[in-house]
Amino acid sequence: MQRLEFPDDFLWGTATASYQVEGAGHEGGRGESIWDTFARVPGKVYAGENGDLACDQYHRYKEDIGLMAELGFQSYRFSLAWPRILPLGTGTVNPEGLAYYRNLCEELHKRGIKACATLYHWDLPQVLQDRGGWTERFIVDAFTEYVTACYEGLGDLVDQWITINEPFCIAYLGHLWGHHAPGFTDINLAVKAVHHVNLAHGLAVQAYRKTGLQAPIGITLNLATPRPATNSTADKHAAHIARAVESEVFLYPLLGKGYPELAIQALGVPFPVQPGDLAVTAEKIDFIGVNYYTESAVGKDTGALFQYQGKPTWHDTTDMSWPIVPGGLERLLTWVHEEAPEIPLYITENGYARQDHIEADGRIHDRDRIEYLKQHLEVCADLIKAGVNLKGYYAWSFLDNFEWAFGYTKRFGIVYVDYATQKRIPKDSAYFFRDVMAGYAEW
Ligand code: IFM
Repeated sequence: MQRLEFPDDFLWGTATASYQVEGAGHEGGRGESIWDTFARVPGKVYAGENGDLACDQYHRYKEDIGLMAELGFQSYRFSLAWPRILPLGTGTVNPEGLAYYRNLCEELHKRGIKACATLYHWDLPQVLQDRGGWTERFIVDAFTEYVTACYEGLGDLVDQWITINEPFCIAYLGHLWGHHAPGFTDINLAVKAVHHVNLAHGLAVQAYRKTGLQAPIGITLNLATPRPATNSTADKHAAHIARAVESEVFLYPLLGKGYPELAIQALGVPFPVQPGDLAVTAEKIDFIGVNYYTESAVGKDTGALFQYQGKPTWHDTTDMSWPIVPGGLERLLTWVHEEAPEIPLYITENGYARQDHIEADGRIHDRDRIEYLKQHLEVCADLIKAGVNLKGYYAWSFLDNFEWAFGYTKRFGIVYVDYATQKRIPKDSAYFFRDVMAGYAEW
């Protein structure tokens, strides 16, 4: 039997994001977001599904928070919907939108749970997209205005702030591969988006420091450190390019290291950096959030866009077809710790999609998800022992929810959602977390 030890102040949380769980798409004065638009484009989201209703957390947050409390979670990572707070992207604050998040935070506190608010988890107001969105520099000022409204309206209630979720997905999935809103496939736009997201993050931290608020503020990155498929020099170089393009362009500007030359060469397009920008992107943060699900193997491929290509591996995969590689988490966090030993780290997402269904006894016995979680938590405990400054872990996700282009087909929740009735049923993995958090992390 193995007993895992986590420090007493290790923070246990669970996460969701506004468009994926809130619903109330046309209520409470919410404006349209790029995901409302994208979901209406035929073929972009599985079966034309959308987040109009999602998990209806807008109306059911008390029930959801009650369940989190019963399970023993200490923090809830949710995101603020920009179009709910500023329906026109800038200008007048929507009091109903703000009130919803104030109520949510107050309910969390009533149940002894901390409020961790992500300022941007992909639901950009459509009116701002109409002006070019993340590809135009005006967006960084619009973002600063929005985050300032959030600090003013919610600063007394939020315990941990995250500026932006997964810049990689915003820039590349949204602007290079077109799988996410706004659905562009243009390297020039993607490179602009990379820099504007980095700059918006830095400006958001600067604006935060001016408020005098004391809760920690950081960013969430889905960093990837692909391993070379073979030990050939060519594949090792391919893995370096992959890390530079996929991760270093987001991590290095935060650490004051600018954009890596390898990435600039591979992308083939200059970043639209103006004098002073790289000082802003390097504004001091209190933590780095890392989202980890998988690791890939890559090899040299002269026919590929950036000269590297993912290679098949032997690992079991999740329902997302993502290989299960707990060792990749160890490699990734070790690298981030080496790059930024002084900055505390959080796992802000980690989780497993599977075809859950309600079994004959009315429960969901998700043994394979529990196995995945155990393997990744073992890595976390080992890393802490080895001196990595890992301060907490958020399970993705609290609820099954709208998994972007996959619609509702991929279930990541530790709590099952019966979408026909909106009934919540904790899966076995929810009870697994309850035991882990209660200090009985043994298996
Ligand atoms: O559901 C997403 C989340 O919105 C961002 N990180 C990855 C998750 C699983 O794909």
